[in-house]
Amino acid sequence: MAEPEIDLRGVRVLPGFLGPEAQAAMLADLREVARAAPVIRPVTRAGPMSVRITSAGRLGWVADRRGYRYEPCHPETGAPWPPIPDSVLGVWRAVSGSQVDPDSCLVNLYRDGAKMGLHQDRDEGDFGFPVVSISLGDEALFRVGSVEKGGRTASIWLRSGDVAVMGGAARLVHHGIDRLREGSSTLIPGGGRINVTLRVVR
Ligand code: MD3
Ligand code: FE
Repeated sequence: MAEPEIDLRGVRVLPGFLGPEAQAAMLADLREVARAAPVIRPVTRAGPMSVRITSAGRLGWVADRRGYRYEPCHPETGAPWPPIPDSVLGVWRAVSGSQVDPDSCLVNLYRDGAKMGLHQDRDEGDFGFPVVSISLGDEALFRVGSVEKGGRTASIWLRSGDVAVMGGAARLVHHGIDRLREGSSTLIPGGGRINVTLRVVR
């Protein structure tokens, strides 16, 4: 039986949306993405990010000393981003409620204590579309705040196979990853966590 949906300050969490076989198949597809578009550790004005990233789709999210933006090509290879794997697109089509497919699939890799501070996703051109997130590998403590800075937050452990949908008022809430529970999943050889986020950028 499917696990019940959770509403975390407007974020819809679908625990165990992907079973072990679907997780393994998606991981294999993401390895192909990383082969075509090597993973990067962005260095922003705030310093090096602890999370490593790559992308698939028409546009990839890029961070450097100049800022944050979407680009059609990999910043180091100059090649177009690889297509979004069907395994990933299938999740978007099942949960987003959007007739439009995503332009961008950001792949975040967490290991060795990587985390992500509270932030908003505001580099897209239309906040009317939801963001869909898929968690793979080690469990991560996900924190959700408000649209405004400050105020109360709520947290939940995201596990491998969990899917989250951020739409409507939740699209612009502050959110972040405080820490990982290292060794909590055996999905990824060598450990760590992968988060895939799907966005319509326009
Ligand atoms: C809430 N990623 O890439 S996923 C990001 O686990 C990002 O790697 C985190 O935040 C991660 O920008 C969190 C859950 C998530 C993703 C996008 C959101 C929550 C969101 C956009 C709006 C509101
Ligand atoms: Fe985000």
